[in-house]
Amino acid sequence: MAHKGIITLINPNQIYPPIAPYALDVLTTALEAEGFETHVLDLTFHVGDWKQALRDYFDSSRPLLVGVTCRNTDTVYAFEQRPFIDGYKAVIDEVRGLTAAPVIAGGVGFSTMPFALVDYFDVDFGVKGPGEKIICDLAQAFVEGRTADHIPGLLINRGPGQVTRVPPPVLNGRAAAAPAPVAAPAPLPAPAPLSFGAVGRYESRAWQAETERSYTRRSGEPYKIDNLRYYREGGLGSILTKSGCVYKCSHCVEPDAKGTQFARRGVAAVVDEMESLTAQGIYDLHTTDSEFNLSISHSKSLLREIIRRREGDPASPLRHLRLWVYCQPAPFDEEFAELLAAAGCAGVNVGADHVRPEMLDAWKVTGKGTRYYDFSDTVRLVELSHRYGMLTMVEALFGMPGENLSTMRECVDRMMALDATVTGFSLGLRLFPYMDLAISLAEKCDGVRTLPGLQSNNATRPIVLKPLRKCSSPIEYERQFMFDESGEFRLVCYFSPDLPEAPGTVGSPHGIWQASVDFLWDHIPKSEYYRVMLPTISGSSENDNNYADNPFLTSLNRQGYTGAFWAHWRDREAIMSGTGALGELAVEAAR
Ligand code: B12
Ligand code: SF4
Repeated sequence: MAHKGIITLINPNQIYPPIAPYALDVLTTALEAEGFETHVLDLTFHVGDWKQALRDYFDSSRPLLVGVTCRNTDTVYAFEQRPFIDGYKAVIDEVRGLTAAPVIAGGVGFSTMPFALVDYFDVDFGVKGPGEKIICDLAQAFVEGRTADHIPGLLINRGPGQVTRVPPPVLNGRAAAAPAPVAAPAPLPAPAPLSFGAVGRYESRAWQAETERSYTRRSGEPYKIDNLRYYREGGLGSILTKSGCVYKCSHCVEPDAKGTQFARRGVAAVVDEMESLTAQGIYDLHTTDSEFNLSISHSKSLLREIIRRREGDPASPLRHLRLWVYCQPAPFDEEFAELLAAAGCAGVNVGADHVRPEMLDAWKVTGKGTRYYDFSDTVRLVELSHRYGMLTMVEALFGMPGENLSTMRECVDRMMALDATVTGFSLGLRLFPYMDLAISLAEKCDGVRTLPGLQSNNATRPIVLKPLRKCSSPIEYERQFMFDESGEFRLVCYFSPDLPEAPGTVGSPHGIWQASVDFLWDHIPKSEYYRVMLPTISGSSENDNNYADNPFLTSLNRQGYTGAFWAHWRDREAIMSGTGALGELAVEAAR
């Protein structure tokens, strides 16, 4: 069948265990439906030969447009602080040398600092948030010889240091502008005053998402995502039920990066997709919603539909499903727990973060700024999950403003008493430009002073953040969270200065909160280590919950274990020493 042109989508992610770039299945589905031939170049499986893979491909293909997905800017791990965008840039530079096709970037990591990354990558275009509709509009504009200047939501590179965004119609109150002929060179739009509204912070991006179609998920086809290979080598598949988050937790990038309203997908479309994945032999599916239990009635409808198909058809591949979900402590009622279990949920990962109400008050909040749970909700979630036979992972985050030895100790003690399957303790927060906390710290610095708690392992001088209103462009504002004044990587983090650290540590821009890490390791009895994830100073070891190239996780996958990585944590020592039980895949293969 004739197609309108080739769109090439590149995945430059080389973190192991490998996680399928679900985004590229979503974009492929939309582009194919619009009549474009779509090729995926997945560099995850070309770690040693990615340049050759690109050369081989571009030798024989002439795409209309190249898309690059940037899932993670860095490890987002306050002790490791390892950037990935330099690797993505190397890929983009190589692509530029091989094709004259324009390049567009997107992805959730990209969306945390999109103006700075369009500029840094030197790509032609970018999309903040879901990209499936906007990439189709752009490709169609090329086919029709139209300029890209009128595509709502598109970020456009207009030369070094100049990136603009076409305002989305939902915001400027008018319909998308009529297509302009390509011949007329578009004048530069008048610069919008620099405000968070003008740069698109905290917008609904639901209009950007495709919600009715089932995304096509394939395995073993050339130039497509190989979902089964990812499952065999990474142990997890993925499923999206809605995009976006309506809450506004002060440490979180997701409502801004994914959108402040839910784009709920059609229930039948999602369950069809789950059926397709399980029929391909991908049994462990991790939700990729920001939180599965928000918009709980939608989640319950979805679970009921899974149960209906499982129970109605003895041959349904959904009977093999093991679902792994990200949740917040509330809402989570007994009916939900029962439905989860009946649908095949194997484990619930809850971002409980803390136990002290005064810590959670200004932090874990709804869009209106009010706290939406307390620790009793976490207790209930763990109890209900265990009662219905599901594993639990409870995550705490230390080091937010106000954290001190006493709040940290109480949180450890009460969280350990929950007896979750695994409890993960993280320390320190990687700051991103549009988090509430980052904005308020930049306001306090005001471009003239540093603040205790601002830290970066690579900082060579005090970290002084500038609020957006004092910056010359959104690029300048966003860049300061990633780079220092001389363009070197400086990933800015925050650690509470009230933690028990020496004044020299708190006063230094590159101080390491070692005493707080030591406290955690000392306070938790060694006999309990098997069920906790603790931060380490290197930030990258088999003991911490930094999944990027984690030696335990890679050994887990080599041995054929599947499911959420934390689910095997209690057997970590035996697995790493090679004396663990046979992996689940191996067991299933033997059956
Ligand atoms: C589920 C999840 C996990 C699971 C994955 C399970 C699985 N089987 O997929 C696990 C626990 C394994 C995980 C691990 C990690 N994760 Co994670 N993860 C997520 C989560 C919740 C969903 C990701 C997802 O698949 N979304 C669904 C897809 C469809 O959406 P999408 O990728 O955003 O794609 C859309 C748009 O971004 C856009 N788009 C994407 N690419 C492109 C390309 C172009 C050209 C265009 C135009 C548009 C476009 O259109 C897409 C379709 O709508 C996100 C947060 C979130 N809500 O998205 C965090 C998130 C992506 N993870 C994050 C991180 C840091 C990691 C780790 C590096 C953590 C670590 N140190 O261990 C690892 C990396 C693993 C890896 N190999 O890459 C961060 C990234 C932040 C950043 N600044 O980079 C996020 C945002 C979480 C957070 N709040 O900080 N993760
Ligand atoms: S509930 Fe809070 S932590 Fe979770 S995605 Fe939404 S804003 Fe982020």
